Amino acid sequence: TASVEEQQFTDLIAADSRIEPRDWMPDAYRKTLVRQISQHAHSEIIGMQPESNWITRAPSLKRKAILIAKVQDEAGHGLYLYSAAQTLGTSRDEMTDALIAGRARYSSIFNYPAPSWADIGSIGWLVDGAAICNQVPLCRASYGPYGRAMVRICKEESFHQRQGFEILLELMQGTAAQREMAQESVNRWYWPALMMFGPPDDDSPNSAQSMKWKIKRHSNDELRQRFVNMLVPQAAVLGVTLPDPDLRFNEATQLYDLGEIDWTEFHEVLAGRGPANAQRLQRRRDAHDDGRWVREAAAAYAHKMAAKPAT
Ligand code: FAQ
Repeated sequence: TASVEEQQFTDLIAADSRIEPRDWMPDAYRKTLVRQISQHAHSEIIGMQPESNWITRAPSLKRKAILIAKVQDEAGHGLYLYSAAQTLGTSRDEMTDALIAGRARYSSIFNYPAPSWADIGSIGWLVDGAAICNQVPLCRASYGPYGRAMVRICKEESFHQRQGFEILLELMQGTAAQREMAQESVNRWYWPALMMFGPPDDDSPNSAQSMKWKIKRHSNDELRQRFVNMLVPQAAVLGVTLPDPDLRFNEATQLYDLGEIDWTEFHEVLAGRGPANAQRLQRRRDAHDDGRWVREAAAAYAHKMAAKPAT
């Protein structure tokens, strides 16, 4: 028989109500939230790298200002998410150490390089687009601090997605070389963006339990499908081709049938062997080392202020 606390937890979930930091929760629920929220936070922080690479080379002042704002938003998302994970009793230092040591996961997508300006368009359109599809349902996640953080994050992601779409639109209305650059970039980002939704449903060990706990509201394949349905009309407006020869509308299901995703590539990236894994992690370690004096100074200042008599 369930304890009173356990029954309260079950009732809150069944009522679509929210679990808050001080409420009792099963250890496994806490653990799965720390896993997902910290991975999500790490993704935002590592995800700043492919784009910050282009800040100094953005083609105009306007593009540069927009890109700086976007990358700053990602830092902010990382911070809200670390704060949400901290409410579950995990310290920021523990999470950072795990990332730096290479023990933590972050989204596979950020292990791909961004060698052309069009990649800034593709990241916004495809990567932020996939992030929105995945994260809008997370605004209703059963854990209060996570769901609330997601509301603000999704608003900012939708601006990010539009700015990416608009970069590609401008390139597609430009010269033949610009159109080619946009298409080449979409070709490289399309499949990795589909992999952001995670492994197929029959190979997703965490989904069933996370859905019972109403952390996840839809399966990985369901959200991937929703994303493709959203992309097809947008690709037509842009005039780009999605690089899947098997993509076609299925009259019977009213959904798009997709070609085969290369899951070997996905598992290689997760195992640390993607095109930019080593570089991303090294950059993050260097940034952490470079920032040591700031952390030390902040701690010394806080210590000094605490020792000062109140005036
Ligand atoms: N990459 O059983 P499942 C952004 C792992 S958006 C790496 O299906 P789950 C915005 C998974 O962790 C990107 N690992 O797992 C932005 C698990 O490993 P574990 C971040 C992946 O949790 C845009 C194992 O595979 N978004 O940052 C991936 O039920 C532009 C088995 O998988 C989020 O994190 C992957 N793609 O479902 C920023 C969203 N997929 O932990 C900057 C929140 C799966 O057992 C620039 N997270 N794995 O060792 C989620 O919705 C879920 O965690 C899923 C995975 C859907 C990602």
